[in-house]
Amino acid sequence: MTTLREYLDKTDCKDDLKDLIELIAIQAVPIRDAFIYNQSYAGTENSSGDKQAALDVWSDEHIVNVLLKSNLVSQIASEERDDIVKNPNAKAGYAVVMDPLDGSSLIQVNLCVGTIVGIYDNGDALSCGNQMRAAMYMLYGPMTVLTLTVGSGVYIFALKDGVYTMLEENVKMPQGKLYGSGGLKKDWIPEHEKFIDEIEKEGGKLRYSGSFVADFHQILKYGGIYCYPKTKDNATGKLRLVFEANPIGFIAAQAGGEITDGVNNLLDVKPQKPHHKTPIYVGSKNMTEKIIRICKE
Ligand code: AFP
Repeated sequence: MTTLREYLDKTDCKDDLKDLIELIAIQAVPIRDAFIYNQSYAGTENSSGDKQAALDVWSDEHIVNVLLKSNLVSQIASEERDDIVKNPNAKAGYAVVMDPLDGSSLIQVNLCVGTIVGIYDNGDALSCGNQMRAAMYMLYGPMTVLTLTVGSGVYIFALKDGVYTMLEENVKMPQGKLYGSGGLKKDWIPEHEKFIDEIEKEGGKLRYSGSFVADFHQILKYGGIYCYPKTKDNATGKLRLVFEANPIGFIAAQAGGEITDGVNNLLDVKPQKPHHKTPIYVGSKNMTEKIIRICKE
């Protein structure tokens, strides 16, 4: 069985990047341990206006402290913070973008949530997604799994006794029929309504949990589409380009899928600010091509 480190040693990653990836991945252990003591809401909101769960705040503080201590990271953009955390004296200049605990409304009901992370080697957390050096997420389900790309395919690892070993190599997203959409149906715009209508007529099957990372993992394995569209009352949608769309989109692209807002490939969009929001369609190309066509019509 190949361990995470053995896999990384076969890639073109520099040693400090391998260390950084391993360091972040192993934070799944303390984060999972913290679930039981952080079940409630924190009573605060983040800059996107989301209610913060205690575990959002805990995971954010924990990962930021670990990254600052490592001295490998010069910028950290976190969904739970207004501003980018800077460490100009870091010995390596990686920029990390993250959603420390994605899907936090599901913590209290013990459904699957995760940690989403993107890494840039240019020191700029507000880079376009297509400049990402590595992207990963840890999914806290029945198993803890790590899905990782360093720009040469997607690999999935499972955590046992503090060691990640490879579960699947070079994962390819199949064409598929699963779909899940955020936003209230009464507020959907006509293009989105038509998209979902076409999918349903073609036998699409609804799967939506309220955790982007968990819903995406299913799409990665089975094929289909996750979407959070713009709506009549919200032109920007709900999800964030920097912390959510770009790392997941980079993984999707590495697995043969695509991420779009219906018009633009999101990996080409320059973030205007840390909490830049965007409509999202991410999944198999049979699905992204459909929404792109509908938006053009
Ligand atoms: P956070 O838990 O990090 O705030 O993210 C939740 C989320 O951005 C994404 O994970 C879900 O897919 C989406 O929001 C769910 O939103 P709805 O509750 O509006 O469906």
